[in-house]
Amino acid sequence: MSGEKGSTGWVPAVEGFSTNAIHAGQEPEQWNAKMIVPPIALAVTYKQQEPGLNSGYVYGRLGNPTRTCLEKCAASLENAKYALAFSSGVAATQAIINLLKAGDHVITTDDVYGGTNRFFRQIAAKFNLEFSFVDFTNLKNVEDAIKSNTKLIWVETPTNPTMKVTDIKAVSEIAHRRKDILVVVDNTFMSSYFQRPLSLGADISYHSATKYLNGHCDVLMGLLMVNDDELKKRLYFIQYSTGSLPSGFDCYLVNRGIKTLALRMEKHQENALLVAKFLESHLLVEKVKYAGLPSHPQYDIMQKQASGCSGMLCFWMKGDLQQTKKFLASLKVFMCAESLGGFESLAEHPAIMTHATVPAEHRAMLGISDNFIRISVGLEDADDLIQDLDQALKSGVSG
Ligand code: P1T
Repeated sequence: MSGEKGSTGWVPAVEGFSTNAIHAGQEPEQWNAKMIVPPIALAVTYKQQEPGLNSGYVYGRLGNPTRTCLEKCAASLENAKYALAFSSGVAATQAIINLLKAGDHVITTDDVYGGTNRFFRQIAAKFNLEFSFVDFTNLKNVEDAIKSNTKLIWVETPTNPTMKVTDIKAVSEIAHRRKDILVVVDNTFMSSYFQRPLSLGADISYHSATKYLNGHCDVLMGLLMVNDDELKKRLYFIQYSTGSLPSGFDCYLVNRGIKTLALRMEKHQENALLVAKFLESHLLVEKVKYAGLPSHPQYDIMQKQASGCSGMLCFWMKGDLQQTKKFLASLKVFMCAESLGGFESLAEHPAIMTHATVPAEHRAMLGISDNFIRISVGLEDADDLIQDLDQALKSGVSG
């Protein structure tokens, strides 16, 4: 462990991931009672000794002690200087978009999460922001899409739901040929345990902390990690000015979830690898995409930029819409539900569920078809998960 404690908190180390996850920002010395576990701070306002003379906390939107603990801890996971918490992943998306002004141009992965796609096309575009959706697996597309008004490149890797992988370092190098283009990487699918975008050249590492970072499917939250002082100042201004903030209770829960992130991610990976191999060999499955398998088209990039792979995978079954729906309805251990990254295994139909708002022709181009399924492999026993998929595939297709 090479981190060292200072009066303002923990100076994070690149190594010692779980040590940081457990200790960074949690120093008992910061509380009079020397609590080992941070309290849930509920107060929205703080007493000032005289006008302007305060404890550092003034009003809940500007700061909350439980949020501070979480933000310090989250920053340490990616060896970042700062982290900022928002009331959901989408709220963090909005905060990033609020860095821009009318007339600016954003280049984004064509296969971004449906909610991000919806936010860009149906909300941000109303404010005269321009978006180009391109396939980042060919970096020439990114280079060609850059225009004089380009201000942001939004990477999601692996993408939700078709698991396309982007070379973060290469995109960052392309973007940073210009000083005025920021690179955001949505790191939700990998979590900070397996991938650290800032160390690969990105400016902002983005998480829907609703997923792996919390890991228990009971909090909505977004977390942004940054190193640049000026960028942090601008995001902090947006954070307290727009007010999309998580409660003290939610901060407490995510701070707690992070403590077991390393353990959970290892098990997600172990289970997902077994499930992916099983599906790949199944007669009723057409194709599987798991970024931890050599059959994945960008496996080499994954090997280079990530230290492992999460529980996320997708596959196309041999069947039509009715058979695919029956497969999902027949699952007994997996649950048919949106979201991902929790301890429980989930399966969903992106075309009808998470990506329904993506225009139909765009979905067809991406391969989000009637027989396309996304699964989030949880922490149950792998044998039970495999048996469940097997019986549901058989019952789906036999019907
Ligand atoms: O749901 P929220 O916390 O607001 O996060 C949005 C978000 C951002 N980025 C990625 C990659 C995501 O997967 C999500 C949320 N995704 C789902 C709810 C889903 O089922 O795919």
